[in-house]
Amino acid sequence: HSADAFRTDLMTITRFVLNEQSKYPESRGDFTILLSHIVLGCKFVCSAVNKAGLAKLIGLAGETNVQASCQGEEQKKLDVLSNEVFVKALVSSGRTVTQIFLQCILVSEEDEEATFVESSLRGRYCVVFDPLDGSSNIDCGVSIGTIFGIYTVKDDGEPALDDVLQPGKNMVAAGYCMYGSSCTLVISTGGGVNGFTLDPSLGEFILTHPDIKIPKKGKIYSVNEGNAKNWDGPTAKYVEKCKFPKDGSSPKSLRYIGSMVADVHRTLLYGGIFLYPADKKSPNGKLRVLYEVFPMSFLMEQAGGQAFTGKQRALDLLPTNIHERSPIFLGSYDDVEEIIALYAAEE
Ligand code: AHM
Ligand code: MG
Repeated sequence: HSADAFRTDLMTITRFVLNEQSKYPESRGDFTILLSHIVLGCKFVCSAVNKAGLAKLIGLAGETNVQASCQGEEQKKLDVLSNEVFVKALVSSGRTVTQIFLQCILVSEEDEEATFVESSLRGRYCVVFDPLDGSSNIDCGVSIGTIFGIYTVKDDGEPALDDVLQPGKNMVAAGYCMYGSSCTLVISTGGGVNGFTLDPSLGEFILTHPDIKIPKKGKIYSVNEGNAKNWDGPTAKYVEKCKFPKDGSSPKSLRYIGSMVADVHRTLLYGGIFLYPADKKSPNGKLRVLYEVFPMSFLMEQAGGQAFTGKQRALDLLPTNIHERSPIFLGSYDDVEEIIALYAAEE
């Protein structure tokens, strides 16, 4: 197997994107440069996340002062750090106009504003992202991730929030990077979905999951069942059906990590459905439209699945606020179809 151990025809993400770009002769390479800055951000966060775990181990071995530096404090730093890394990487790429990022711990959600890049560094792209989603999972080593979506500006005028308050179907690309047992970057530029795994020895993302297609129907459902008492009728009925199917089929398995990137990644590869529904306490669910719901819905559709809000196709939603939330049901085509039918029956 020596030939396998040293494959020399590696398809790196850079090569892959350049190949894609060559299909569009009018392209100026801006997107490739923008993406390479996102990739750099992902590598940086990956390394920081790994080091955070290591710092903790050193702490357990009795290093002084670790309590302050490795608990709460360190975790906070990781959130802020990830944010800073992406903002700086994107601004310096000189290809973006507006960026929205989640400053989860600096200010209240209502006060979070979009960053407008100074005019000399402006480009044509707008990036919406969650630099470190699921960060409550850092302390126990559960997978976390970065989620991003990319729009182009609407026109040549001054950039405005309107440039990012566009339906998800207008995105030109979307993806996520999962910091798990390996570092995996999954991306779509509108022509299918491809997955790349970071080879730490090369520092390069290598194409490992070409043209990902989600199974048409799955055997797994993924939801926070602790909220069941506040669910609406269709969600409750759907989950009941998963557990006690009446058509003779086997019950579905429940898998819920509580880290969106990891739950969606599993759904994409194994099939099934991921739900973050509305409930009586949170009528719009929990997840954010621009940088959680849209990118994941974009990837699902590109992989042959569906994404539904309980009212409409998720990618048709027109956000009016940059931090807006929406219920979301996404995954295998047939499974989401069942949820759509239950909501239609409700009307
Ligand atoms: P965060 O952006 O504050 O990290 O919250 C988002 C996370 C998602 O990763 C995950 O799907 C969801 O919250 C889990 O929420 P819950 O704990 O309510 O099930
Ligand atoms: Mg988040």
